[in-house]
Amino acid sequence: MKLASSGRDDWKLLSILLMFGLAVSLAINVFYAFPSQRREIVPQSEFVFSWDSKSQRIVNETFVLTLKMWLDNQNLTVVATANDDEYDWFDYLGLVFDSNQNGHIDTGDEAIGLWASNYTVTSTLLEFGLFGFSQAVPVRGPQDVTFDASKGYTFTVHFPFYYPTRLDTPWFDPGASLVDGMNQVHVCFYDDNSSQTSRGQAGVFSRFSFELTK
Ligand SMILES: [Ca+2]
Ligand SMILES: [Ca+2]
Ligand SMILES: [Ca+2]
Repeated sequence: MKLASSGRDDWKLLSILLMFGLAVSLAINVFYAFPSQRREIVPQSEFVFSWDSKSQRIVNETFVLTLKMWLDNQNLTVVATANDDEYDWFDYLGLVFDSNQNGHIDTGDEAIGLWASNYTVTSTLLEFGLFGFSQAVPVRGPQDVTFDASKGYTFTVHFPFYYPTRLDTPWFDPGASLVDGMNQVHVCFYDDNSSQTSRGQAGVFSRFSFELTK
């Protein structure tokens, strides 16, 4: 009996030691897998861009595009508004970050084209600032778009975004390419059902920088 009892005690002690070791190992792994990355986008206020009635034909008055962005570790959220006056499936918001990290926006960077229909497809930044879209089958994108006839569009976009059949590597992951210091962004909006007048452009774009601080 004594031998059996001692064996149980040894087993208990071994179990406790094993569990303690496992807990320490888990804590170390979690610490290294998810290091604290408190990075902030500066300024934190909205980025606001406007085009008067003569330079665009998206709306009859001034067209205003706003962007808000924030980071949670590498998870980037972008909320954009555009005061377009009529919904169209193919109206789009385009975003380009410096994904090839060469310090500026160029045609080698990943173009993120986001249709008002919540769909997306592979796209390209064209030299005149707007996007070209591939003929591939569109997929549900990372954006949730609402349209209000009095205010226009709100695009809420969460990154990273994974292509539905390729869940191992993110398709759009602009948060991963951001660097401490200054980062460039290209933003465009295209009004696919803009009124057909000779006034201004149906698509507009702008480039700006923001600072990322630790
Ligand atoms: Ca319009
Ligand atoms: Ca429109
Ligand atoms: Ca680049």
